Amino acid sequence: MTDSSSATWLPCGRHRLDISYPRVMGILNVTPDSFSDGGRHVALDDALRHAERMLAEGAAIIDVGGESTRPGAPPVSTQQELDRVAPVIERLVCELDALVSVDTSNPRVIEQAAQLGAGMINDVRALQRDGALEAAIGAGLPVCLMHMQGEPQDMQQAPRYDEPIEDAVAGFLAARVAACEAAGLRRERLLLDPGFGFGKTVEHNLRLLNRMDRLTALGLPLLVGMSRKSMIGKVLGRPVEERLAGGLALAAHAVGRGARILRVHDVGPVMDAVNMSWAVLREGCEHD
Ligand code: 7PJ
Repeated sequence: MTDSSSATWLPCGRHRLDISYPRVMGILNVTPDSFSDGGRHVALDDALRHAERMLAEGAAIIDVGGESTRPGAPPVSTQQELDRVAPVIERLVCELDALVSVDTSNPRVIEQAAQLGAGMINDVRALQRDGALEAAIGAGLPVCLMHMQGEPQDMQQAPRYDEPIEDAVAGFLAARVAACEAAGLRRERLLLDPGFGFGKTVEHNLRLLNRMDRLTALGLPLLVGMSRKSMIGKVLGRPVEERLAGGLALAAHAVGRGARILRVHDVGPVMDAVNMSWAVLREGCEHD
């Protein structure tokens, strides 16, 4: 297993996460309208059971989200978002001792989640909302900065870029890292995410995956989320409930291209794909 001499620890509140090898983040949507699980995990007990299963299957992180960011989704109020995520975070932390990430752009949700014991912030808007950067600094937690062009309401309306997509994404993320560092958020606390599906055509997504070296060159750990997304549906002609095999291929590919955290729905199967891909990269089955 892991040799502590080669471990790369990310301090996540009460937890620390070794990202010297690829880790899996299990998705726990607590929105009534999440597109791929139809809001089945809205009930608190259901959410807990689902998280417990993902942890048993090998998830290192549980990502709790209360704002649907699927294309066209309506905005959510702060109170609504808090009502959805706070009880889940509290129980995941207290009952399962889970490393919880909160998928939010809202400064009040960031603050509250940190107080409840969350260990990571996952912001699809890369801390651009008013007060979000300050809230993240106050939380003292690692932050995943994601690239999105536009807002969920309109981001998939004929997205286009004036330069190669990998340059646009790398430029945006580098600028956000600089803004975070200038505000006092330490670089060691940052992760980057190309934001597959967020204001991108299927061709943009495929090219971004192929050119992930442009992002690894920024020198920060990469998180990717492609699980069940429409890029799989478009390439394979599959509805959302038939995208597992396509997702496994993408997960293996992402590991080969340097991703260190994979945000997914199907933790067990993805663990196998990730560990197999990593074994090829390392020419062995040790993590270190
Ligand atoms: C992502 C996310 C992603 C990060 C969602 C879905 C849509 N956070 N939140 N990266 N996607 N960091 O799960 O299909 O790709 S919500």
